[in-house]
Amino acid sequence: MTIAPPPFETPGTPAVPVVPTPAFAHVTQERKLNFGSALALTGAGVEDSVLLAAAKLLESVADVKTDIVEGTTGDRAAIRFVVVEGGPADSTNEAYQIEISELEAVVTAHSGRGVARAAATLAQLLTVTDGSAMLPQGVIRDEPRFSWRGLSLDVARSFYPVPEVKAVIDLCYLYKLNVLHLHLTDDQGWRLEIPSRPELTEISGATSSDGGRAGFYTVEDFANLQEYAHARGITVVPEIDLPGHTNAATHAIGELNPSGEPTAAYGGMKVGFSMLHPGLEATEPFVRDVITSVASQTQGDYVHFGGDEPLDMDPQDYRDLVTQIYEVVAETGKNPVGWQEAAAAPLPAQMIYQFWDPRLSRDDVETAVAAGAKVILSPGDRTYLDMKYDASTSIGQDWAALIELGDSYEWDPASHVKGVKEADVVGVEAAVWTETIHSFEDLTYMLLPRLAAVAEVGWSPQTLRDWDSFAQRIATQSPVWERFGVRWHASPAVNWGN
Ligand code: TNX
Repeated sequence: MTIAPPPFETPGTPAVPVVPTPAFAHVTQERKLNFGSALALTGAGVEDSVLLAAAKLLESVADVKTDIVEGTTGDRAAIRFVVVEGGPADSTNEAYQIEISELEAVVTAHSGRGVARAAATLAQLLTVTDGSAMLPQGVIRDEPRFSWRGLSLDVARSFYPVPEVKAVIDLCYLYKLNVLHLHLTDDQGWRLEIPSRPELTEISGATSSDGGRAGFYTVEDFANLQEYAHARGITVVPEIDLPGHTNAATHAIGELNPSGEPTAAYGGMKVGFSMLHPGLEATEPFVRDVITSVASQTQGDYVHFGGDEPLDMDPQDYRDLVTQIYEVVAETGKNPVGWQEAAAAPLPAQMIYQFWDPRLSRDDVETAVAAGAKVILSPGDRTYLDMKYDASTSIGQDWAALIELGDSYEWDPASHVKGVKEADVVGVEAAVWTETIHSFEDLTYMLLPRLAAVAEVGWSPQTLRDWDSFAQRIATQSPVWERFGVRWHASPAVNWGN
């Protein structure tokens, strides 16, 4: 069987308190399915780790106990997760259907990813009354608008240890994001162990932005993070920022510099001064060692090579190096992703560019897209979650904009960049840069609630997106953040009900 597509012509009524809003939902709060004091879950064709992650999410969000049951549950009400073959591109297909009767809740999906998305919806629909877990009866049929919905986390300026990154993955999971892009290297630090180049993390794993934390992920840490993400239907996309933003590398390896001497450690905010040199003998083997290692450590299909802000580089050197780096990534079998500036290099048509800087010319991106390239939209003035909410926000930056919740929500990826239509857009990605964000508390304060707004931009049909509806639904999420114990920003345009 396949899951019937959401009937878009009949928008879901009434609105369900779920973020991002589902493509179709018809549920009634008047009739509930009652599970009793512990919620039974069964899985058919579902990976154990995926089912376990779903159970943990339901427990942490809805404050219920869960019980994973092998086989049938007899008369006991349960949520039955069923993965059925037959959907288009099964492993990446995120569509799901939930049917809730007075007897049971049946979730049908084509992959673990679909199960993960359904779990996020269920976690938000579950309520507990007099100690009993309840779901409203009805039907939800849902699928994403875009296949790439991400968060880019800068762990290079300020390091975030594994447990904190897992907590960020939990937030991504709850709002149906499917990509965690880790910005692993920059001028201020190098955060991923490269076994053939141990000096990178030995030396530059110990540096950071002024006031930020240092550290790095071992090969085991990185594998562990990817397993955790996989169980939640999330792909980790590592970024090694080349050929600029390389001071952590040139600080650790002197041969990467024309002088042969290491550069000084750097903890400042300026960008664009550091670079690799195409004429040096050490450059190509360095790029090859690093990219090959990162690709072999990466479970997903993508490696991001950066390419941003070559401000002090000779333009021809930049284009040559980007072309070379692209080729090394492509040789590993991974799909290369680069920031929008990389469109200046003559790269093959299947390239994916990440649009970020509203100040730059869009001409190169437009030309590349006309030739078949795709775009991830991370417009700095909408999705850069290191931007301050308003002038009084004590951390963050403001070079792109002040970004309140509505600014993150009220834009359409299909008409944001001239020459880039819906079909050219792979998806949207929020980004949080951490030059000024040095603790987990500060991080979640910048993410919440804006991360949920970007998630809805990427998931929900444009026809169903509406600020008033979002403002009401996002208010229902603040008790969840309180339960998680994370700091968040009470955007003034929302009535948080307290
Ligand atoms: C621009 S986004 C950068 C980052 C900074 C960020 C600060 C991008 C590709 N480059 O290096 O951290 O602004 O907002």
